Amino acid sequence: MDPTETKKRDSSVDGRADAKGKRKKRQPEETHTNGSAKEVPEESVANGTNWELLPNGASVDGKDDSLGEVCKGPYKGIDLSFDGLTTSSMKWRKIRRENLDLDYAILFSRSVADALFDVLEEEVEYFTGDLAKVRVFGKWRSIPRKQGTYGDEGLSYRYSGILTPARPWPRPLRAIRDLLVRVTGHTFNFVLVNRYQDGNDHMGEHKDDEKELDRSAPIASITLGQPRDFYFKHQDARGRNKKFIDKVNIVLEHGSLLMMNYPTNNYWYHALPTRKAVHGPRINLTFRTLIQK
Ligand SMILES: O=C(O)CCC(=O)C(=O)O
Repeated sequence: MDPTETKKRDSSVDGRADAKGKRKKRQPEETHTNGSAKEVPEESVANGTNWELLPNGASVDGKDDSLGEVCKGPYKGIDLSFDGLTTSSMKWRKIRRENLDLDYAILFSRSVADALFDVLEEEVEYFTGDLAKVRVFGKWRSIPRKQGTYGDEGLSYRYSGILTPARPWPRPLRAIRDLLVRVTGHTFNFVLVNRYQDGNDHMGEHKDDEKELDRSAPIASITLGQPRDFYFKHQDARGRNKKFIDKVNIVLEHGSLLMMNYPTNNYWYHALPTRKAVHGPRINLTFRTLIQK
């Protein structure tokens, strides 16, 4: 990576309305780091273009099965069985580029997403102290968001110089994990929870390339709360000899699921840039598969 890199040109269309329906103005972004990669300022807004829409009801893997029951009985007012949620009720959008393979859909209705947001606000414990810091160019800095990790017993995840142990699954996170297994046909044994207080909180350009990760497995990313712009940038579009390769911009909506499928993460960086016009909180859950030792 090239530490001199500061700004990128982007061909994306500006002027999309934000969550409150206001037109957005481009904002300068901060430079920051997550994961093993340097982060650079982001100047574009998501345009949500270039989606290939699957027919209503088609699932990513072509199956159209009912998701059935995951967990019996209501929990804090939420039916964690997610009864009635079927792959056929989801409208998948596919985005394909060279070595980029994404699938996006609204997974939860607004009311379910609202309820899940509230219960996670109560139950997720975020790291404090040294576990809430990352190493950026040799210096320890506070993470510009909150993070927590949950997963199967004995798992831990190392990134940016910190080792985060997986806490045992709280019931809502386990239920969402089980639902994802049914929706996507993939298994997940770990989740990284990121909480963004508002548009100042962010995550810089990085690849999820930690050695604990099964790099051939997809990462399933769920958004609850404020919609946020998210983008992918090809690794060859960075650095001194960068090529011009269009970024892929997405708005991650409340209740949405983004599948980052193999080999996306081996070639494309992703980031959640700051957005001054975003005033509310957002929780992001990235379900992953860690290699068990
Ligand atoms: O909050 C998000 O959507 C970004 C999450 C992310 O990039 C990550 O967990 O690696």
